[in-house]
Amino acid sequence: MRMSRFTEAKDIYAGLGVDAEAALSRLHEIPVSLHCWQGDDVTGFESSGGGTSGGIQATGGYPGKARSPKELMADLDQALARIPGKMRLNLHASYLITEKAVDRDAIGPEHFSAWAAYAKERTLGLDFNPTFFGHPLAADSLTLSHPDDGIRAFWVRHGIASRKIAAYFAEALRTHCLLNVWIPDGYKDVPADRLGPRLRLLDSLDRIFAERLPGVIDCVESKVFGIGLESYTVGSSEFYLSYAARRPGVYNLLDNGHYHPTETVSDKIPSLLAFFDYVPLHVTRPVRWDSDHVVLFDDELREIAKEIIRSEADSRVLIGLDYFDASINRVAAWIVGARNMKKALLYALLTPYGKLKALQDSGRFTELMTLGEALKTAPFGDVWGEFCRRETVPEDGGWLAGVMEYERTALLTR
Ligand code: RNT
Ligand code: ZN
Repeated sequence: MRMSRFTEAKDIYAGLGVDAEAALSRLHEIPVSLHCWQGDDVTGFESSGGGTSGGIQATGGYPGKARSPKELMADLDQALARIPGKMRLNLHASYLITEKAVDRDAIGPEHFSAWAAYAKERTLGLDFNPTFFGHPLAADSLTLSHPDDGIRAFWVRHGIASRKIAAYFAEALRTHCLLNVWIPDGYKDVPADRLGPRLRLLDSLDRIFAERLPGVIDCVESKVFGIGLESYTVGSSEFYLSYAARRPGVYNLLDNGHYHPTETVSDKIPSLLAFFDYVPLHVTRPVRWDSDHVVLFDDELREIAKEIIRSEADSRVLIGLDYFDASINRVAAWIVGARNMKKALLYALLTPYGKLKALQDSGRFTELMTLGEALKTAPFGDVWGEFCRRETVPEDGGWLAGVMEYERTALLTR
């Protein structure tokens, strides 16, 4: 009888010095946090509008976006059924579930208990983000650095309330909760004062993070610029990296859409691992700018995965996805991006790092290049197919029909 493609692939990888079985079991354990906001173009459930502002934008008018918690949860179920391995769910504060209007500084665990129940039933960990955009008090794209003390205090209260929700999630689900602070603050044109806003942001962060909360891993996310905020970003990379370095328990999140185009987050991961216990990630695909396209199985994604795997940082790099494409089926967008993240991790796991590292350290660069190139055409797809089978999700080419059926019967009726 003909050997199965996986058995054959396993032998080929063994010949290259890789244990494919070990790769599959290690991959099974690495969670990826799925961002709820791909399902509804970052709109959220607040009665008073919500939506994007502050320099971020979902573009496209594909029909079927989720309009309620029920729809978003149903869509997430469709996606999760087609993504192999462990998953987490990443929520924004604007996705609270409540009958009456609750302002951002008054949110509490009670507004997220339905999400905790949803996650518990599906064995998902939860991550959380205060929402510093899509609100009348963020209309000028200034929040934690606002010159008006009253407005700034409102956003500080929102940050504190959000951390309490994160602590609630951590306790309810018995796993950490990553709490990420991203603010849009910046100016369209050359500012007259660059230091003042940063000192105000520093003070706001100190107030938000004053209390250590069990189970909460706090992080801050920088960026280069937002649309309409091109000249100055208060929360720059230098600012937040310095902040995290000085403040124990607060980490620096890397979003690979948030750097100059010739910089790579893959190279930043090991640099930060040298100093920090945790390196949270927002994995996205920036096309010429922070466009948040769906994550593809491309060179930089593979490099990011390689740095995680060869640094043995599976539980220190906290992987989350962050993109929002409104021009294609949103459930498929989740599935494609999440599967690609897992695929890239598997690709990295099927690499004989010990061997490659020994070649580098002994200066045998010709052999290093040759083996590296041979690995590129090894039968990776057969091992990926086996992973999908073992995790009881459809293989590539086998899941889209179901999503299109769901589009026809559910999404297009919205
Ligand atoms: C914006 C940041 C931020 C958001 C989400 C919705 O540029 O990447 O992480 O995308 O919080
Ligand atoms: Zn991000």
